[in-house]
Amino acid sequence: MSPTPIVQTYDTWGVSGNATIALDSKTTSSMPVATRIAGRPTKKVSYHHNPLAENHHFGSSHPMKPWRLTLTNQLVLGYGLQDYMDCYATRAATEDELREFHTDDYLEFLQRVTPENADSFAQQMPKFNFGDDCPVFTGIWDFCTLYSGASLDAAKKLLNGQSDIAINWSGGLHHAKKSEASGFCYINDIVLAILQLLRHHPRVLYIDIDVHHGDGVEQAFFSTDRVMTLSFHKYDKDNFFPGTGNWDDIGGGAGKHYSLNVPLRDGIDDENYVSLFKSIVEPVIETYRPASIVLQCGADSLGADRLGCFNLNIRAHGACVEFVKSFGLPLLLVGGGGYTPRNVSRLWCYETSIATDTEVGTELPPQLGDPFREYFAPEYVLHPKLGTDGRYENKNSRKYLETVRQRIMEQLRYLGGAPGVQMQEVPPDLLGCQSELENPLKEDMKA
Ligand code: V1D
Ligand code: CA
Repeated sequence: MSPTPIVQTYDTWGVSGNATIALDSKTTSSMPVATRIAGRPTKKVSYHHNPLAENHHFGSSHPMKPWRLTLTNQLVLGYGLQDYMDCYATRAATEDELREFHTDDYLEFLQRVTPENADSFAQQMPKFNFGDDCPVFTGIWDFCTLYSGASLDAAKKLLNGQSDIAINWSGGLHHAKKSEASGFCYINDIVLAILQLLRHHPRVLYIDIDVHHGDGVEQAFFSTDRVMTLSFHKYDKDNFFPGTGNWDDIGGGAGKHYSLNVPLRDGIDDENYVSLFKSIVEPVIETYRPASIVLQCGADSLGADRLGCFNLNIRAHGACVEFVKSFGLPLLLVGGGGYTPRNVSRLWCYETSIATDTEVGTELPPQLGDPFREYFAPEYVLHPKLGTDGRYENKNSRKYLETVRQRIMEQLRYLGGAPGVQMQEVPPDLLGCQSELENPLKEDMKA
């Protein structure tokens, strides 16, 4: 099933009534605020979005607020970024598509449980790790299938060459396991998307810049060399979720040395984070030579996040996206965590502008009308100071960061160095998709 292209009317995007984007006499919907940066080879970008995913509630005291996606989309439209991308209204993933990774009994539970019948499922709740972090809420199945459908559509656009960069800000739910919800994540759309990419791509690199360790994706591909996972996160085994992802967590079996982790302490700042990121990502890409990259852009690594503990500003987070993009490989951008909705939306709008090679001013666009505008008071800018005041003391000394970097370089040395990572053999049956992989792989090898 191919994604449905949408005509870019604001109504199609669920903006109506009082929430219509305000157009004053000087602006029209066809006058974009974003402008293309001259002299850059522009990429084909697709934006995969479904407003229906945004209307779900985890519960009033739960930090995950799907309406942060509404705010993101309002900024994207307000700046006119839709004029620089192919926009698709995504469809729900089918149960068969979810079965590529998740088990039947878990999917059956997820599909059937509702707040009204939750009592009759009480015995199964602990088994599937439902509780305070992962509550049952109305429309949970629709929510999960919508964000997963968007990541699957996005991966398919990269595979068929219609997109160079595909974006799904509703995805990136990196903690979900095969038979278990975890850390606000129920279905692992990232694993599903990577499995699609592996049908044609011999090697896929997964990079995660959420403040939490990307444990679900790592676990899914722990014992294969066809996916390298690289996660930058706060690590404190006992006091910070999920408590995994130390530097010695490196993968196992055929996947030994193909899981990389960058454990960080509180308060890392822009300069240290971006330079560490670049100094690791560049050799990783040069050594591993992936055919495509999936980048999880969790926004809780920003300063001032409700659950995060870093001091990053939006430009620094965006610089990581820009750097990954500069390698020119097919790139899937997904969302993830992010618990201060106004900053999540600022970040993902800014990163949409990076993907589309456009410039957006820091002043919010006049097209951004009420009630959305008020969320950005009192500064009404895209780039407020988030991390520069150092809300968290920087506990990452230069020496510590250099040690972490060295440990990653040691892992890379086991891979033999560029351009040595050649897949001469058909890889082991990966989650039962051997036959589908084999022919495209042989073609890849010949090429
Ligand atoms: F503060 C809360 C209020 C209500 C419900 C949950 C929380 C909460 C905050 N932090 N839960 C957490 C983390 N859980 C624990 C558990 C308590 N147990 C003993 C462990 O500390 C979970 C944080 C999840 C982060 C998810 C994510 O940001 O990485 C994400 N990425 O993509 C989607 C979500
Ligand atoms: Ca997170």
